[in-house]
Amino acid sequence: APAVVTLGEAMCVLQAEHIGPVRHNRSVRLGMSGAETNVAIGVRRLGVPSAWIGRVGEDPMGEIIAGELRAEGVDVTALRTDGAAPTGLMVKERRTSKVSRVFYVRSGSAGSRLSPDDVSRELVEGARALHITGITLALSESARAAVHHAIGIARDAGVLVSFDVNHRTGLWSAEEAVEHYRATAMLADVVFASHDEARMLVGDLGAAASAAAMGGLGPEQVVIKQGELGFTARIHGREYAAPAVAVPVVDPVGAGDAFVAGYLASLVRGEPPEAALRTANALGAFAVSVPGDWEGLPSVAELPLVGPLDDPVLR
Ligand code: KDG
Repeated sequence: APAVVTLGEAMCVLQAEHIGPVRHNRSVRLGMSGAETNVAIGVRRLGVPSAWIGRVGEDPMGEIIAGELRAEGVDVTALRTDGAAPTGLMVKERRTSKVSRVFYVRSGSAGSRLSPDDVSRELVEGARALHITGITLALSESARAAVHHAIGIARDAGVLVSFDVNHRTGLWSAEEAVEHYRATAMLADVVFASHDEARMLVGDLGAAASAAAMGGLGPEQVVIKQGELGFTARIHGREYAAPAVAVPVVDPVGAGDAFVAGYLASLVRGEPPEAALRTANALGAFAVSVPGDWEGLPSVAELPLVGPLDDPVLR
């Protein structure tokens, strides 16, 4: 059975081929992305079976999403095709090599129509970890209800609940979001947040103090993702921190999801926090090294490819 189960919205992505403003870069590549599908693909590439629950439209964009997930070996038995709304779309601009921006065409999308009925009890109960994000909480009342339904099933079955805050300013305001984030964090075992997201939840504290304060809400494992600065974590009462693996950045989008995938894959394999955080850091480095949110994610055998290499030409 899939060890990591996640739910949310995936979208088609129009990604400009070159770096620079999209309006001067009209030749685009059609791909797919979504925070939760990024995680499902990331753990699967590391050899951990995963499943994604979500809705796509009855259109070629939905076919692309389903096709990519199948090709990656992600379980899509709970993927639903919704004939009443189109698949959402995201236009991705690599404004500079280090700064990417996304523009959404997603309101009213099929993905946002996710509802509690879509949540497969069998998949969630059979998992080691359920992963959810704040993005799904923002999509609609029914999507938010789906998240809480899944959390309820997971908690009753003793399945670990992982929550990545993933605040999206394009979807809702911080004022509206914060109570939902706090309520969800209280139900989670593992919480991932950027330092800014942690500030929304627990106020203006340093990274280590934020992790500790977030732990005070309930989760035994809190990881503050700090981009190029690396991470600060508080896991079962111990503090961990390390800088990110230094690599040239070509596209930062997806780094956070990659980090989560590395952590969860390691965690469900029963590895200790040090190993989970090391794998998480490596996956973040892979994600930023390659254009696209998830395309550059590694297999276990490829993990040593980031980090200091004596001879960068592999023979
Ligand atoms: O974390 C990367 C995601 O933000 C991206 O893939 C798009 O899921 C997405 C979203 O809703 O922003």
